[in-house]
This record gives sequence, C-alpha cells and structure tokens, in this order.
Amino acid sequence: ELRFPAQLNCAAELLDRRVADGDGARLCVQAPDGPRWTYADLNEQANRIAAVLVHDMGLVPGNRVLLDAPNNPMLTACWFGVLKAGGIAVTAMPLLRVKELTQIVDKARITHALCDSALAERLETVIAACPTLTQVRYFHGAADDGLEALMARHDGRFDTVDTAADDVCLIAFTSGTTGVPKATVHFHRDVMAICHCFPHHILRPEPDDVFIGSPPLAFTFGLGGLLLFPMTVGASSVLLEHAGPPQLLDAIEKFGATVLFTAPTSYRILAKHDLRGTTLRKCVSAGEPLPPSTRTRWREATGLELIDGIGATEMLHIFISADEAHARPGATGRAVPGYEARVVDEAGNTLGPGEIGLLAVRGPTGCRYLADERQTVYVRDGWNYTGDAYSIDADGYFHYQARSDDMIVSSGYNIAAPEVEDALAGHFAVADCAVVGVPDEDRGQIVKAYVVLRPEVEDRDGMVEELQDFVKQTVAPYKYPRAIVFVDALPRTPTGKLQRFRLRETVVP
Ligand code: 3SK
Repeated sequence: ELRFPAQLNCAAELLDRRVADGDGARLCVQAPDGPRWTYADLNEQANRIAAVLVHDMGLVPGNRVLLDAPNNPMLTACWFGVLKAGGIAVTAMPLLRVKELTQIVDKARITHALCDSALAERLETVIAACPTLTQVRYFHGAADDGLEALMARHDGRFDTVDTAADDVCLIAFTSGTTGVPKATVHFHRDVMAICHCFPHHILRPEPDDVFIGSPPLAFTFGLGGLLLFPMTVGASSVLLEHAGPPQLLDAIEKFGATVLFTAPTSYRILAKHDLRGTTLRKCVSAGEPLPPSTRTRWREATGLELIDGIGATEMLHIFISADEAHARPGATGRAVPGYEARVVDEAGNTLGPGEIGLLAVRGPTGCRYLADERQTVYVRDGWNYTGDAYSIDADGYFHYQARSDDMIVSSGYNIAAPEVEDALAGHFAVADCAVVGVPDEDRGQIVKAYVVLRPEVEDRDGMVEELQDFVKQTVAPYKYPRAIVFVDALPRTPTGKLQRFRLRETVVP
C-alpha cells in the first residue's frame, strides 16, 4: 500500500526535489521550435509563474486556473506554477469549441487563466460569457502585460505552498455519455500515486530516455506519459503542438526518442513505415482498445512489443496493463500493482474466467466527480465502474469486450453520442437524429448518424457534407459523424426513448 505524508505538494516532489537532489542540469522538456529546458530551467520558469499568479493575479490556494495551450514547454511551466502556488490546474484541449470551453469554465468555477496567445480569440469569447473568469494572462505574444513580461519582474525563487496530500491540485474533464462534460477531481497524492504505479511496475523508464507522443496534456494519458512519468527518473520529454503520425515520425528520428505514448490508430499508421532500427524502445498504447492485428503490425514494423493499457480520466491513469515481456495478444493485461480489478455482474458479484461483465477497479486513485449525480453510478461499494465490458482469463489477464454505455471511442477520443446528436439537431434540415459508434478498422470506431430530414428538404445532395461541416463548427471537429444515413424514422420506445441498440444492429448501406 502506498503511504504519503499528510503534507505533500506534488510539484515540490517532482521538480524542487529533483533539482535539490542534483539533477537540475539534466534536460527536462523541449520542443522542435521552442526552448530546451533543464529541470532547473523548468523549476525557475514555474517559480516565476507562481509568483505572477500570487502577486500580480491575486491567486489564493484553491483557486482554479484554466491552462489553455497546445503541448509545449510553457504549458508545463504553467502547470507546475499553478500547483506550486497552491492552485488547481484545469487544462483545456486545444480542439474544444467555445461552447465546450464555456461549460468547463462554468462547471469548474474558474477564476484565472493562462493562455497561449494563439488561442486568444476563442478564450476572449468564453470570457465574455463567464463572469467568474477575471484574471487572464497570455503567453507567446509580444504584449507588454503578457505573462513573460510579468515573469521577468520576479526572480526565480518561490516557496512552494505547503499543501495537504489531500488538497485538490487538478480537475480533469471527460465527456459524459449525456454530452455534459464531467469534471474529475484529483489530489496531490493521486499524482504521486500514478507516478509510482505504472512507471515503476510496468514502464520502468531510464534517466536517459526521451519521451514523445500525441495525447494533449489536457488528457491525463498525455499528462502522465509526456510530463510526469519522465520526471520520475530525471528523463526528458519532447512536446509537439501537432502530433499527427507525420510529425511524430519526424520528431522520433530528429530527437532520438526512446519512449512513445500514443493510441492504436496512430500505431497503425506509423506501422506502415519500416521502423526497424528505430531509437524507440518502449511503446505504450492506451485511449482505445488495441486490436491484436495492430500489435502484430507494430512488432513487424519495429521488432517491439506494445505495452497496452487501459486507464480513465476518473482514475487519472492506467490501471490494467502488461509490460513487453508479459503481453498477451487480445488481452489488455493484468491489474497494475497497487490496483485491484475484477469482472462483475450488475449486482456486483464477481464473475468467473471467461464470463463477460462490468469492469470494476479500485486502488490509490479513484473517481471523484465535481458536483455530479453520476458519482454513485461510477463508484459503488468502493469500486470504480469504468463503463467497459470485460472478461478475465484463468491467469488474471483482462480481455476487452465493449463499452457498456453510449460513449464512442474513435482514434482515442471519447465522444458522447448525445452531444453529437445535440449538435446535429441545431441544423435547420434535421427533424430527428441518433448517433452511434460503429466498428472501423483504422479508428476502432467511427461516429455514425441516422438523420430524419424535415419534409421540406427536397434536395439531399450535398446534405451529408453540409451536416458534417455544421457539426465541426459546433463542437470539436473530431466529433463529426464520418457516416450519415438518412432514414424515415428512428426506433423509439412507446414513451419516446431512443433505442440506440437497434441502430447498432441495423445494417444500413
Ligand atoms: O483511455 C485511457 O485508456 C486512459 C489512459 C490513461 C489515462 C487516461 C485515460 C482515459
């Protein structure tokens, strides 16, 4: 069992302590066109930001700070600056639209924001609708009152706030099945727990490792894999603002990356290249189920065995996995030491090998939703129900079967069907609609919409593209329906409830 002192600040543990222990000169974070910061550099930047937050922006411990930027070194300095000042970091995905970001600012009652000036336009629109958000500074711009100008007025020293291990340091958002984002709340000790479990027992990084990958730091998969886990051994990370497969390939070669974090979709595309002789030595796949064929293709392309894992924003990071030597095709792995997992029926009874049921997990991290009635659905009798259907084999390996709710997982993105329906319904031509996830070889699943058009819409030509564009303008573009089928009516119960399961079964051309 992991034990932590009553007073703990994870920024002090991961950053101040490493510098104090003599690793200050080691490379910590870098970007292709950006700075190369050692641990001492990052610590100094974070100290200056903490000073700006406290002395210039009036932050008091417990205030929630929106961090709005693509993956880059400055975002990491802001993340640590907030935690050092005793604040709570709420990092937003760069792809979110105004509507989604406004929901986040409202729900988390955000008062402060540090934002990359590249995203200023979006944030200004959000600020106009959110009266709580009054303190905002932009970075990577040239303004006289920009964050860097304020940072320059402080020295690089700051006494990290002495927080309690159970103080909140992070609120991470995840889309709910209803489309209303859920806020998950995590403590300083949760961050230290994930820094111990997966890295120590499964990944086992070395100080000279160079981490790289695609998930945004706003997604806890990326926060752990690209920022926190390298820091557990004094390793470094390459941060890419655009991390599609072409950029990843280039950067892996350019920086001699050794540890890769990305999703199966990305591994499938990367595996089309001959990567024998690659500098990579550890490759972690999560965010969506890993098909056995992707594991095989990656092994053929690189000679490396993938480290598969399942995590959840609610749990902060990966809780079932297997290292390269213990991987089994078709299985995600076993419970990561520190966690317990089982497969249960609806009543919570443990099922035996081969039986399909709900995945339940517990350990040093767990789900705490912010003011959300779904808490009692996710956590029952101390067990976290992740919403996945699994079976377990006789050796304790967990085999993924399906999502047990209406969440669509496409290319590693969680997409709530009702949210896409809501967006479609805003188009004048749509009388009724329903959205489901359907299997797709490349993306795991894709979003498919069934649409009933209004009778006055005579010309269907071009309507598919128009609706797709409309959704892309309304919500984050990755949520748009890649397939749209026009139907006369949707299957509903006599009380009007949509029967999505019937659409999933329907074979429509
Ligand atoms: O989706 C996952 O598998 C995952 C992995 C690590 C951290 C967070 C998540 C959601």
